[in-house]
Amino acid sequence: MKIDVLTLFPEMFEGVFSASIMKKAADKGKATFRAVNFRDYAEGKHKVVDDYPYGGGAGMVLKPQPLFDAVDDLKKTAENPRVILMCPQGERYTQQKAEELSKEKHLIFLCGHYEGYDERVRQHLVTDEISIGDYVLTGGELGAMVVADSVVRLLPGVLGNEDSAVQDSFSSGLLEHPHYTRPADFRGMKVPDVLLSGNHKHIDEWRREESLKRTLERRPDLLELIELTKEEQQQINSWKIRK
Ligand code: JEW
Repeated sequence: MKIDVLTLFPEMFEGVFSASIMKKAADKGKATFRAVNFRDYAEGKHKVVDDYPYGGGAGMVLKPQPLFDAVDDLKKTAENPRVILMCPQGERYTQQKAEELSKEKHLIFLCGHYEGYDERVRQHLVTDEISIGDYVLTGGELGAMVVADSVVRLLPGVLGNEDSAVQDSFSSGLLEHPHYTRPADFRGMKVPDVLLSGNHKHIDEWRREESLKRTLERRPDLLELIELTKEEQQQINSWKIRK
């Protein structure tokens, strides 16, 4: 997968692209990363990328020309990229969207600053508008890092264990059960006996129950979205009543 980012602050991506799983993906040839300053595509001596809003008002708007020219240029090196606009008005980002994007060959992220983008960028350049949550960032860069990170770890061969990405939280639709490692007793805080029992049927049942409990406690909205057995539904109802 080729991942290009158009930004006025390419240096923000240096650390993220050169550490941990992103670095591993690049080293293994599973992904390439590039952060491009779209100011390089601005016209004129002063390379202006923003301008006053038509109709007046506070703040500046990103001009369409540098972004259109930059995307045109990046498209020369690949066919049919997803052109993703990071913005607070976008579709809320989810694991399902990460899985959808992980099937693409080429992603181009547009990261703005100031008050946002000329509407023609949305209408004629962009294929997807994504928000990473209901809070206001100063620009799209942190969002693009979040989306790129979550997509790259889903690429086949990027994580050591081919199916660990599929097993984890949100793929099951539940929050994860608690995890423990050695020692079995740390400063008097003990690992649950069932995990030391070696009985894998009991361990699986305990983990499923802990996942259900934690999801009911912290994210009851998620329980509406998944299929539960009759027994699990009854168990949940009894926890709700006891509270
Ligand atoms: C986000 C990109 C670019 C995404 C999420 N747009 C806008 C805007 C901004 C401030 C005030 C009003 C509008 C800042 N801004 C961005 C914000 C993405 C840009 C400029 C963003 N939150 N914030 N999920």
